[in-house]
Amino acid sequence: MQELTRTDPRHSLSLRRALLSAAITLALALGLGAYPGVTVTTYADGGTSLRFFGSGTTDSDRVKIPLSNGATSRPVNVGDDFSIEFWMLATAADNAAPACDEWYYGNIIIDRDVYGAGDYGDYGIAICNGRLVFGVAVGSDDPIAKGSSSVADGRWHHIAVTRKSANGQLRIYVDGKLDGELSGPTGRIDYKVGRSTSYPNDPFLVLGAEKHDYDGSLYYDGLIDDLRISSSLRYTAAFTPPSAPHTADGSTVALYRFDEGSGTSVGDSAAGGASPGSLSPRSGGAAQHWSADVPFGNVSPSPSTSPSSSPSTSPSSSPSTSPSTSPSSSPSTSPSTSPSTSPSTLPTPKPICSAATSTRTILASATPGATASGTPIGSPLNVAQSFYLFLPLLACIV
Ligand SMILES: [Ca+2]
Ligand SMILES: [Ca+2]
Repeated sequence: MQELTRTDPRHSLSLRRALLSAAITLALALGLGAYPGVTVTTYADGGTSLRFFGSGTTDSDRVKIPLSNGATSRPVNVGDDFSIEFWMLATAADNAAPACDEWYYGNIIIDRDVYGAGDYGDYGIAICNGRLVFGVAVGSDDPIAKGSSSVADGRWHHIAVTRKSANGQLRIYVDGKLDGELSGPTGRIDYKVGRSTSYPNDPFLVLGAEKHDYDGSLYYDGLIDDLRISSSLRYTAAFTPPSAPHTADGSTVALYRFDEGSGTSVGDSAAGGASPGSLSPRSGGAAQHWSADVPFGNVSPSPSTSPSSSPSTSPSSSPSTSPSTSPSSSPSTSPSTSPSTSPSTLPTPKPICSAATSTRTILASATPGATASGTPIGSPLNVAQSFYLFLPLLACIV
């Protein structure tokens, strides 16, 4: 018996070619930014991350999140016990701030400063000498906890900082390991809603920049993803870093997925979504700030293909203004740097069709030398590997 009606093979071939061409065009048109010096990672449904460029002037190249609605404080305005977590990917070459004793002289990732002493207090997170620093200031008392491991190495890292109000304890966890700690000022440090100020950015939480474009401050140049802010001490000891986006639970006061992928809105995925923010793009528009490079997705972690450089220890010139008096005690702990946890709990691929699943399996097994390093949640794939992620989808369609 002859086969029943089938599509002319030439038709089918040309259809496949057309679909392939369309897929490539679409991928290029989306223009989701890759991080310079780091190979592109493309996941089927891993969302997007947010890219800052460290250009930080004229109130641009940053996310601004209002701390209040009029006279009402927003949930994001934490000030007693709190935890802040996110994933970051950056290189030392792009974040060259030298070792510092004040967080506002680092490459600033999160700034909740108030100009001057600032009533209750303020805080910030930055990179100095390739390490994470976390500072809290009350009056002229502005110490920082200093991390010990490199976070600016071209790999994704899970960062968590905790602050305990009762004793002022500040802690930094990198990939789930205690990386630095210090006793800081005690008591509330939230933004005092309704205070008068001549600095319009005071009542904002700012990501990726020094909110006032302060002379001598530097700016974060890299990716950030899935920022969760909690009104609790979420960690008191080493933990297995999450292998999937943070969940929103009872103590989550703000959660930024950065999955918008375009435009300037930055939504809050915490219950109620009461603390959204907005992206202030640098020159060139918003599209360049959204990246397909994300720390987790539908593939297993691949090994060290990232062209990272070790952090420089002799970076650029130091800030021009002299800082206020500050106790510069060093962190009391220097935890081990040996990775321990195996990222074996990564989510399994969501089968779109059998071809897609099997291709991803091939990809994962084709990446040689996967180690048990707990450092990267997901490491970059190269462009060719990324491209092949399209093929199974086409196979489904065709
Ligand atoms: Ca201040
Ligand atoms: Ca995301």
